[in-house]
Amino acid sequence: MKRRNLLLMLSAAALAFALPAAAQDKYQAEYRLSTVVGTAFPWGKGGEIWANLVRERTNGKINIKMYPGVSLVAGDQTREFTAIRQGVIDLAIGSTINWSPQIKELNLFSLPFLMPDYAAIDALTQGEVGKDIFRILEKNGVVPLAWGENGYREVTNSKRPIRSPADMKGLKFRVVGSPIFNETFTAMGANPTQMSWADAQPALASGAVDGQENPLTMFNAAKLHTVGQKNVTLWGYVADPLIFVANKEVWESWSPAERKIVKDAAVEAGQQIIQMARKGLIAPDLSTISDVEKLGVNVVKLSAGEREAFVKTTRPVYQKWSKSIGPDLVGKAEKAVAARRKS
Ligand code: X2X
Repeated sequence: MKRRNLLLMLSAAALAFALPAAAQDKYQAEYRLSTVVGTAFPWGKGGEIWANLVRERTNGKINIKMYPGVSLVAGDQTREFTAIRQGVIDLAIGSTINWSPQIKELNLFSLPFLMPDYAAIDALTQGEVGKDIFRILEKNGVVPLAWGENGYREVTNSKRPIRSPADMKGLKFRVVGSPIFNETFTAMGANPTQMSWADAQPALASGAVDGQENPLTMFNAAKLHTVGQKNVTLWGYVADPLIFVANKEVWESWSPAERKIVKDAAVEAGQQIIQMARKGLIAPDLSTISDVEKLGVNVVKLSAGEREAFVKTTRPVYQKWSKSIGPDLVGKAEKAVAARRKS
């Protein structure tokens, strides 16, 4: 054997001996948790709750640090899912919308008017459909842990009150990162432009776009009335759940007891996010809506008939996207919604 080969073999053996020692030091100095928004929002608050619970219960061994603003992917929320898979992100609480470019089934929650009320969201996320979605995420290489909620995405704009699809005509809207939103807004005669949340606020401020859609908790915390958003219509067309996930390798580096701590804490934090996201939006407590009105914003509440006009206009988009999401999954979701316990 040549001397060079012998040296190579020896150094390979040395490496093999060295590895178990390195593996013992299994904890990273920090585990990077990605979210779109920070602690002023239920979403970011939930991230903080999760991190604190895990730090306490693992005596500081699993040290989660939150990176809001999807800063680990330079603010491009549509790249978050890929970055989790690749290990650039260790943990995330992500919106189904932002991961739907990679996981087409997540567009389910963006089908216009699939979920008429909170009981319908729960029927999906807490039932068989939720399990199916988790299995799909697992197949795509991440470890799903718990559900949270961003909320019902209400349409806002600077120009006029919206009561009918005709009122949408010609208005420029910032939409989120799945093409289903472009198609939904186009079906209503509006001009949608896809952009990140980071770009949305300056675009609203400069008047480059007239409107956007987001939950009222986002509207309030981001003070969207200060960027010209004087009209809100409560149309409840889609709601985006949040999903807590872990990168697979990171997950597997933890003991079963540690995994249980991380998962249980995710479930607790998720329940708290859902509570915060719904606060003041369910009768008799409608304080979040009156808070928006107190800002001088005109809040339009649609009658059943007015809402139906939006349902009709967007129906072709619903039908087209049902095919790409998967007719079986959509059918299952429709059945679960129809069978929900109405509160
Ligand atoms: O970009 C948005 O509108 C936001 C913050 O709601 C999401 O990340 C889906």
